[in-house]
Amino acid sequence: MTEGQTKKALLRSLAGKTLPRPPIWLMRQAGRYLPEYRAVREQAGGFLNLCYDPVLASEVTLQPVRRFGFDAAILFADILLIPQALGQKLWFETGEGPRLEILNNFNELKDVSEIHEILSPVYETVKLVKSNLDDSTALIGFAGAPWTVATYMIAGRGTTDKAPARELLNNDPTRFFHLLDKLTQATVLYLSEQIKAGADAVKIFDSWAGSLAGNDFQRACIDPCVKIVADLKAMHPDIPIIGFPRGSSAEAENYLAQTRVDGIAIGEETDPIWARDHLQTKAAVQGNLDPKLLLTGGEKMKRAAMSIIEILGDGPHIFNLGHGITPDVDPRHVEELVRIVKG
Ligand code: 1CP
Repeated sequence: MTEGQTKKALLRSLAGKTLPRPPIWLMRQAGRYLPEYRAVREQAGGFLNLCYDPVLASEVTLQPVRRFGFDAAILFADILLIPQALGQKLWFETGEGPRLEILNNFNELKDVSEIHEILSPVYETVKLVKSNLDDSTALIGFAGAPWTVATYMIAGRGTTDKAPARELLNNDPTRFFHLLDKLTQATVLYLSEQIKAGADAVKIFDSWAGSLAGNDFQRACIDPCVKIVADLKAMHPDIPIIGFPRGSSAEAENYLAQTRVDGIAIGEETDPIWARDHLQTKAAVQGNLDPKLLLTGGEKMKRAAMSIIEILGDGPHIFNLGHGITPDVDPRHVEELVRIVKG
């Protein structure tokens, strides 16, 4: 079936179609704000156990789709599974986020061909989710972009200004790009397996792209993403790809022109009018409600959502937040948002 005939609204948007209403899904739609997620996470005995248990991971992937009627499911996994699959120890400190072992030498990492040993349960999750979705709901696979994943691998944790990674890029580019090339290759292999397992589209999360500018943005964000898109399209010519160079408004146009992703996600800091004029002429635009508005819901959220739909409604648009749902969100506000977008 071609994109033009599919029942999956998300794929029609990604094929450049303007639809009567935008398809909707939300970043972090599976997560701690849902009581049913917290129950399954508890049953799994922790977040990473959950990621590697195909039955439970597919269950939490499907939970928000069942509850809210989203137009897409996103695989439940994490961008930090790749470092773990390459042999870097990963754990989650309660209430503090991810921690990774500090490596003195990235040559200690395993060969990229070995990642499937650890990641194969993720491909099983994709298969299981796919077999449980109806034919109008798309399944999105994902990976972190090499730069964003590298920021965690180098610092051993999340950092506010990504200084450790930027320092390595500037002080020891040979070592830095050796790591980035490895991550680029691993990402292609990982996403390709997700596609073979049934992902309808894939998204590359460059959540920390905004910490780079100029030539650094070109070499550490754009160049690896160009290669990932080209390699994936060579193997899977029909797979739509969404890029998310978050926080990089001014550079997003350049990113889009070079990577040629089918869809570009924008954060809440990007003006939708600018996105309409500079990005939507070349790709579907995904976004970009401020996730903070989900904390209160009501008129303010409704006005903001309607404004985004109005501005981006004359071209291919996928409704989403500018970043992920936070754990303190009341699920009733998500329900309200879906009603607004679908209505
Ligand atoms: O249950 C828990 O306590 C763990 C919280 C959690 C969840 C629900 C983490 C830890 N990861 C996830 C799932 C996740 N992560 C998904 C699943 C699908 C969905 O959206 O529903 C996806 C797509 C991600 C991707 C991810 N992980 C990104 C990119 C997107 C983004 O939010 O910018 C990043 C940066 C991560 C790293 C990470 N993993 C987890 C946390 C708390 C973080 C962020 C740490 C930080 O802020 O630096």
